[in-house]
Amino acid sequence: MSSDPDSPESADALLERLRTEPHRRHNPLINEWILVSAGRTHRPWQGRRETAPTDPLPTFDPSCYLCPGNVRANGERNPDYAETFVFTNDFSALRPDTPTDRMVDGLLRAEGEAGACRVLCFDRRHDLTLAGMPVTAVRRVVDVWADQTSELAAMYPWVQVFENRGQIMGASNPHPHGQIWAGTALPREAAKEDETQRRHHEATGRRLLLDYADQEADGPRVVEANHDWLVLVPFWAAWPYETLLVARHPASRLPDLNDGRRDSLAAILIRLLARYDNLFGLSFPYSMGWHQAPSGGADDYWQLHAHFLPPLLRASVRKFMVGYELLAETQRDLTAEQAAEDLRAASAVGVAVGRSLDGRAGAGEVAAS
Ligand code: H2U
Ligand code: ZN
Repeated sequence: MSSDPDSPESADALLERLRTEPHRRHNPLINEWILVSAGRTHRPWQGRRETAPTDPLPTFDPSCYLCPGNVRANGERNPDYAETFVFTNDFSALRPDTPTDRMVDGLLRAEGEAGACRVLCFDRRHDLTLAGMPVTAVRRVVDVWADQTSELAAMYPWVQVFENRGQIMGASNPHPHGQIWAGTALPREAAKEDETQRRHHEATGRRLLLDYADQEADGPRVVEANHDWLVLVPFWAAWPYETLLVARHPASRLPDLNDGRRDSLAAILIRLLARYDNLFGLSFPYSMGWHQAPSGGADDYWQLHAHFLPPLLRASVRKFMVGYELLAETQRDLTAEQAAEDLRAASAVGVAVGRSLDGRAGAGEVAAS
């Protein structure tokens, strides 16, 4: 595994060695390393494991706080919305009126953080998921993400659009929904990506993730591609089936995308999420989110992308970030190349029947370092 210019190794030979030998991979987007213990499990593939059949969800649930016309936890009633619906989170972690002053006492430092938290219902129907929605409906969600970004970026430097799906990821409700948080400070992950992308741009005049997408196109880690977007299991993936969705043309934020690129985004999202659901034949839990350029300054160094971070290694085996991961560095057994191959083998059309690992987490095997 050499980057030594005196003993160059072809990409194929390098990959072959990485397949079987423990090694570390560098994540240039956050400038951190992960440990890949390839060959540790010898991957006994037990094939698709069915989950217990579950009753289908109703299209409307009178007890759901996100369904149209229902009353939320704070007593407010949702409008009888037809498509998407955005409201201020009733239990917001950030509030617009918080003073942002700093407090210092020796080693103790703190600062007030102002912001906004919103909830976005992707559809009026309780039983849908993004993968099962028509492309026009997913396109509407893309438009709301972009509009919310424009609105909040006018007030706050960082806008975080995300979705938690599945109880195992902390989602509180199966109704298709995501969240948008905006804040005054650059949060940890944003600050790391800001630094690396700036440096790469200063050094090369190019965007780091556009260079990466060019290097990976047609390679072994690609899961989905169209003219505008690339989905891959990044070389440095931490979660077993983590993927990176990156715009293939310069774009810093969702509002930058024209109609064509929003349509192609909706299409590729559906295909990726169908692959996830079909991988184990269950509604695949994940956290996903967009990383867009911070507002208020130059943004030509930052490339728009989304991370999909699913916790499952098998249908009933979840990856826990514990022990070595918490105390030393992230470790994985499944190589990124194998994960990409598994995702490519899963169908990109049609969605899974089974529901999820919800309620079964911990009952199955556990994958920990
Ligand atoms: P998650 O499922 O990703 O946790 O998102 C649901 C959010 O909805 C959660 O942040 C909010 C919770 O605070 N919520 C309301 O704002 N009103 C409600 O009536 C219940 C939940
Ligand atoms: Zn509902």
